[in-house]
Amino acid sequence: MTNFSVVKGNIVNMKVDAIVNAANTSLLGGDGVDGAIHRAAGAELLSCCRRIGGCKTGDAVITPGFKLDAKYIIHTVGPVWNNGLTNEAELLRQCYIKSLDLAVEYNCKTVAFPSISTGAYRFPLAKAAEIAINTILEYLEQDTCLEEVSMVCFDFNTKAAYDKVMRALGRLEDEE
Ligand code: AR6
Repeated sequence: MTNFSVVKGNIVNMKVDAIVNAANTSLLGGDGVDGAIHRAAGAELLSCCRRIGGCKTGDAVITPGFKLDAKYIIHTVGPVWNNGLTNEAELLRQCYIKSLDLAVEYNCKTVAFPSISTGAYRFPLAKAAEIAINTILEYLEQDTCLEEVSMVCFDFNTKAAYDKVMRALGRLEDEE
């Protein structure tokens, strides 16, 4: 059985086999978690992403972690929120599935996710948290090499939204 947890922190410091990046279709870096990962991994990451040449929304690609503690970086492209009119919920679900597929393909035991699409891409946080957690938990019902998957929340509001979903699922003791 794979353990799943919600933690507060900075994903670049995670000592895991793979961290996931909330990238854009160019894969050439940006702000938010993407910028933090590129800064921490070093310039080789940008060259590597340039060679890959891009990634579609809802899809994922994998690179080495370069200077990070993580062995791999899985870059996924979340949907830009468009009032729910352009299949954003399903595309967000696909981001988590495709990222986990790659983690399994590369034999990762430990994986850390950021809250995809809830920053610059403005996906409503409560809805995104529900999709992220339900998709991950459903995926982990399969027997895979994954031992520990974590959702790394950078700020208090994000952590509170994910905790709320975990509490509703009976996976978090009430401590407030
Ligand atoms: N560790 C964990 N989470 C973080 C970190 C970090 N170091 N830094 C920010 N977050 P965003 P998106 C959180 O905007 O909405 C970029 O420019 C942040 O607080 O990074 O998918 C890309 O290049 C928020 O909760 O990603 C794309 O153009 C979450 O990560 C675009 O932004 C996601 O916020 C992608 O937008």
